[in-house]
Amino acid sequence: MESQKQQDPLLSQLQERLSAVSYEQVLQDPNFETPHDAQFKVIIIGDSGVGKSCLMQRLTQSAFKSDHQITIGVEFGSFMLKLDSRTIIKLQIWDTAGQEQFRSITKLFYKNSHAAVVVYDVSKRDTFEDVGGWLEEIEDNRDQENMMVYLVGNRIDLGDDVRQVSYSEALRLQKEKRLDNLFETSAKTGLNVVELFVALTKHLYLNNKSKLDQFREKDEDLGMSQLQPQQDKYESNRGQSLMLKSNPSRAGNSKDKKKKKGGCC
Ligand SMILES: Nc1nc2c(ncn2[C@@H]2O[C@H](COP(=O)(O)OP(=O)(O)OP(=O)(O)O)[C@@H](O)[C@H]2O)c(=O)[nH]1
Ligand SMILES: [Mg+2]
Repeated sequence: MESQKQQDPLLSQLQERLSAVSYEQVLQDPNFETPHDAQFKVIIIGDSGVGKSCLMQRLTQSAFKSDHQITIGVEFGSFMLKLDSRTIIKLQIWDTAGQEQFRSITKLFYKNSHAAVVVYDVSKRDTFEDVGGWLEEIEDNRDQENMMVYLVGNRIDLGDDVRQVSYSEALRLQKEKRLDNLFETSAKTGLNVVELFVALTKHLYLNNKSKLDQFREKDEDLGMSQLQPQQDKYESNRGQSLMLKSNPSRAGNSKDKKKKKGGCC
């Protein structure tokens, strides 16, 4: 099975755009309490057993479990990227159950999601064939107009002998369905896992940057100094497409004090 990566011009262009957004570091957020400036909700979907929970575990704990502990309903995780001293972007990630019996629960989590990561297993053709069904599920349940979709082929550590879905085939699907990006990953070795979520964070940031800038301008013009209560981490983002949060850790200078108040644009 051919796995040779073709250079796709559009994906290469996107890669260049994303590379232009530099970042200082990935931040750990074990208690989901680290202050941040903007938050995006991301949902991980795909057939049972493709490695959704392992991808999340690799991302948030740098670990891998070899047994399949079926996700019941949903599990929550977070990922934070510090772009610069005034911009920390957080992904609120919902790892959903792939099993059909939990579909009525997982459907609820598309609400307010800014992005979906649709995972298939490169060594199981049926999981790739089911991607179309997952995309329909997104269409039926999303409420954000510009919800982004990343296609992810996991388990590439298994090698070409067992591969049943080539990269070029996945690329065709990504183009045909106009999906925002395509990655091949291994939750087992960690290959491309952080890269995938860094790219997604930067992409969400770029697509919403003008709103973030507008919010900051308004904030400074109004000179607001009241700290609004932080939204609960599980609270929905009130139907807004971008959730901006206060950042109490950076109350040092007057400019930052103004930024403390948080709120939504
Ligand atoms: N070789 C290999 N195995 C993987 C990889 N990712 C996951 N697995 C294995 O695949 C199985 C299923 O992984 P999970 O992450 O639990 O699958 P899931 O998609 O969350 O499944 P549900 O929760 O039922 O929807 C486990 O036995 C993992 O060890 C990978 O990148 N490479
Ligand atoms: Mg799972």
